[in-house]
Amino acid sequence: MSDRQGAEQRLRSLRDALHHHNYLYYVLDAPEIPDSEYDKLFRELLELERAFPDLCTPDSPSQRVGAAPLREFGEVRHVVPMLSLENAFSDDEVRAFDARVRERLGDDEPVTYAAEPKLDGLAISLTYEHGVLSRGATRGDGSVGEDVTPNVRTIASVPLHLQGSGYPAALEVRGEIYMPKKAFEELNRRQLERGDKAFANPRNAAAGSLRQLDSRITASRNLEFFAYAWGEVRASAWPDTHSQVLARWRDWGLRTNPENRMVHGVQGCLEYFRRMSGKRESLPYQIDGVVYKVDRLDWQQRLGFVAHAPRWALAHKFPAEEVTTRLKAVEFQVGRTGALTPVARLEPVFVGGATVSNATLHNMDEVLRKDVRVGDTVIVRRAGDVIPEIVSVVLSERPADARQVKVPVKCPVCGAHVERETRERTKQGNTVIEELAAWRCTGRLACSAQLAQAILHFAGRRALDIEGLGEKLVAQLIAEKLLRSPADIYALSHAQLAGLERMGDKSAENLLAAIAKSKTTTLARFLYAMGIPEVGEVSAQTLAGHFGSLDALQSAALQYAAELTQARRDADRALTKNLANSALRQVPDIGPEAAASLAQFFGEPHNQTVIRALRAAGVHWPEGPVRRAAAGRLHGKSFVLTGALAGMSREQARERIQALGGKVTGSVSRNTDYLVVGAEPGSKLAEARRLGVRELNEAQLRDLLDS
Ligand code: I6G
Repeated sequence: MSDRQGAEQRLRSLRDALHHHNYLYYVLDAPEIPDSEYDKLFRELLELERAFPDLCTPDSPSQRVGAAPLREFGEVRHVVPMLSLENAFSDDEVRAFDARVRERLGDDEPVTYAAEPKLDGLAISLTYEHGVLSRGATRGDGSVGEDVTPNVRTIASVPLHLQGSGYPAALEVRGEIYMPKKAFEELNRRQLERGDKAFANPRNAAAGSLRQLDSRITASRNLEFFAYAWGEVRASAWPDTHSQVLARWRDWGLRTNPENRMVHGVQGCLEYFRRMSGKRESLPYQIDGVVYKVDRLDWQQRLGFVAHAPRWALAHKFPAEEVTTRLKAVEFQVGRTGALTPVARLEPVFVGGATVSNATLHNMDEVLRKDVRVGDTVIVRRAGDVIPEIVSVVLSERPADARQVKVPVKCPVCGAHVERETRERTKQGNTVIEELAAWRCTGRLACSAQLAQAILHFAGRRALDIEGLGEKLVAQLIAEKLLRSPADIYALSHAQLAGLERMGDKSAENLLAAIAKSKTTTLARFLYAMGIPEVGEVSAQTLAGHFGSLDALQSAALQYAAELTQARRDADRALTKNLANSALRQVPDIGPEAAASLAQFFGEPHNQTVIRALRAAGVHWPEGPVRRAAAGRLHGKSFVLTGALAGMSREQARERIQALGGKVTGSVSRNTDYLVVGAEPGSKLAEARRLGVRELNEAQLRDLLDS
């Protein structure tokens, strides 16, 4: 026998032995050899594979050490969507679930459920083709996940091939990747030693470790896997119950949780829950509840699904842990869309498996409702991976000098004005301005908190369409301080771009060509590119068509801003002047929210500066005369609506009239051309008759709109 033949034979036997010992260790939890013996076999395998690299097979245990880094993860579309589970937080909710199951099945007998601990990790999909692991993908949004195959290959409890016989030609196994408590503590110790940030909890650590482009890092993180469900299966035969499937899987080398049980009826579920609650601390991994699944698969099929969850399964969550601590300060964070969120800075406290020093307060309404003041003792809650929140204040411990929380007048990031969001509503026939809970920074284009999103939107295909200016590059350019606003895109040089990571000469040239091309655009695209909240592509087109030039739109927006300020000054917030008559609101499809957003955007000097810089850099578009008259058959006609219409809502009627250039106002006057009369008209009808205004019934309105 040649050396090579000998090596081939020995490698086969080493691979088989290592797979077998892996199976004994991870799946059966019954190792037969000490770790040192396993390591010796593993080292021999590595040495032989180094001597004969072409004899290394994709399912060799050596492949678990990780492969060369990827540039990015590929996308994987899940043939069977990866759903989530309905949650229950109390015994009553579990009883209600069980009652719903029995009612749907039309069976009053207790149902047998497969019960299992719910691990606090991340869901994974593993595809086996003819028994060989061919792909690992994250859940992603449930429909599309990321291809993390090299990373899952490094996880020792993920079999690289199935063993035994009878497995399907194609099997998509789903389960949880998690980081055991010990590995988590060890990793955090190493992180801190190196001066890196510690992970908040094992779930984050597992997710961060799995989503590494360099799978060698994943390999060093001691992740583990339990299988609990399946997606696409091509099999000639399949068991009748969930627990039989899991039993079969163990024979095939797939690791399932030894705590899984079959339980009977809701009583069995609740006993299992209590048992696992008691055992929770002593388990080697973190769990945040238990899962119950109707065991019979034909019943699962009969029960089916609602929206994004199966009707036959339920996650029964442990109650969130609560502790008290002191509120040191409230700061305001500016999100990617400019929304300001109050964030509580706390005296650090250990809760729900992690040390917490920040908690969200969601919005100012919540701060006021809970009457949270700086200096207060507060109750903090944290469940699983959910962001910690302040539940309430311990009023009896409020110090005399506790300070009320105030929203900053200027954005803490860019200094632009902060404005409260409002909404117009009709109340007892009056239009009123209602203040909403959210506050927003108006410095959209100039605020660095919003910068990445603003630039990506600006460069997007439907905006200025700058091919090649993607998420990673924008992040790099911002980090290098080469981009401070969208206008800086036009100042980028070849030398600056070519000097960036993963950016060659040719890519830099292509990007510069795309940037140059983007300078010639249309007003509609430019408006859309500004990323003004409430102004989508269609509204941008309408506005461009209506005003014809940016200056005309800008002056209408500024006029509206002044009218809005005036209206807000009114003590009772009822509008003295109907804003619906403003020039900006006469544009079809531009409602009060979009109009207010345009007013805010153009009213902020920082945004004006960026627009000027963009125009100075050469961004241009054809400007034309106002096309309103040409577009609108009903231009100059004024309508009032009263009573209910049968075939369309009043809002739809208003939109259609406005789309044809007509104006819809709230009250009848001598200037009203038509009163549209629906069922049960109000006092406007009498007024119209008094003034001799022409009436239209619904059919006549339709004729007018459709003619
Ligand atoms: O058994 C399970 C445990 C955890 C699951 C599950 C899960 O999500 C975190 N999700 C689904 C959709 C199923 N079983 C069927």
